[in-house]
Amino acid sequence: MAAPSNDLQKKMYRQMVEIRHFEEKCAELYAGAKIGGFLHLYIGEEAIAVGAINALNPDDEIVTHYRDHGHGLARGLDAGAIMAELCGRATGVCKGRGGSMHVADASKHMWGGYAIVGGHLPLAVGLAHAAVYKKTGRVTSCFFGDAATDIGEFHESMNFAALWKLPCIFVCENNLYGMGVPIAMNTATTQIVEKSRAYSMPGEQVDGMDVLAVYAAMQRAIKHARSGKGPYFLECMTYRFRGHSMADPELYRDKAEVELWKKKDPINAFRSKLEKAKIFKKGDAEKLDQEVLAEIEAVGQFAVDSPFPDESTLFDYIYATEV
Ligand SMILES: Cc1ncc(C[n+]2csc(CCOP(=O)(O)OP(=O)(O)O)c2C)c(N)n1
Ligand SMILES: [Mg+2]
Repeated sequence: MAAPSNDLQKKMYRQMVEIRHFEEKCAELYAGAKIGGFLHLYIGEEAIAVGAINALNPDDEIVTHYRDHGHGLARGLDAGAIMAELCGRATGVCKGRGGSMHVADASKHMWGGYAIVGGHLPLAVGLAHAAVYKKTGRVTSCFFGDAATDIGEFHESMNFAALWKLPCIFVCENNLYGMGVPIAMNTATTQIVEKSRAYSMPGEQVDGMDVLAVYAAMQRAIKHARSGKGPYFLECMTYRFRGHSMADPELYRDKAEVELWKKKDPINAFRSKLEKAKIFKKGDAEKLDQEVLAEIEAVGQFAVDSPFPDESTLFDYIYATEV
């Protein structure tokens, strides 16, 4: 399978830095009461969305959970429009109706952002079925957390996808916790990839802190799914550096554990690789970091300067008018 070109590696590094700064800006805007509702940050997990989505074609389908800003950015949705969505503004990707947990843009085959744990998995199976029915050749990539694999919809979706040999890639982001509950306390099978065996589905456990490892595993998954062999499962091992949501005081995990995982920061690790491979020259990473930081400042400003939806539009977009 082809290794990513130097340009693609640079693009992926930039996206990871973009997601990191975007999320840090989110935390700031949330603290300043510019973002309301729930806010779940993806900091620490960037390598998964970036590695996986860059292996897909732009018209392959994506469905994800509420920790969804990184997937939207990796798919190429406008950062300003995502931030405006989080701030509930009319310029948001969903015109301010969805907020943080519902980042969606059907024109980019990014179907969202869903708040109900496991609730989006049947939608992914439906999209994969539609691709077979309409012979589009597209694969669907579905992202979800480790705790979602204990939910009934997970098992129903895995079963149907395998039974019908659907081109669906199940990407589990195993960050070892479901809210404040460590994985061993809520699931009987802590090696989550083992759950794919029950459905005779090929699956791999991947280092989710290594963007190139995720990219390579996703290439294998895509090749399998697109060739008509059916679904594929990836368990990406990762860790969220922040709390479950902004409302989480994080009393359930050891500070030393968090620090240990921060040493495996996926951005630092990739940067070292790029420098070693001479894809980055001295100073390149710092320059890029400053550029992205300035961009994200502008993104934040755009969002807070944008208008709220007009009251007259309150009942708009409730029913779909076109397919
Ligand atoms: C059906 C359902 N039950 C409970 C919740 C509350 N809830 C929100 S996130 C979450 C934990 C999910 O953990 P995981 O799937 O591992 O994803 P992570 O947040 O770790 O990325 C729970 C229980 C919910 N949103 N939906
Ligand atoms: Mg989890």
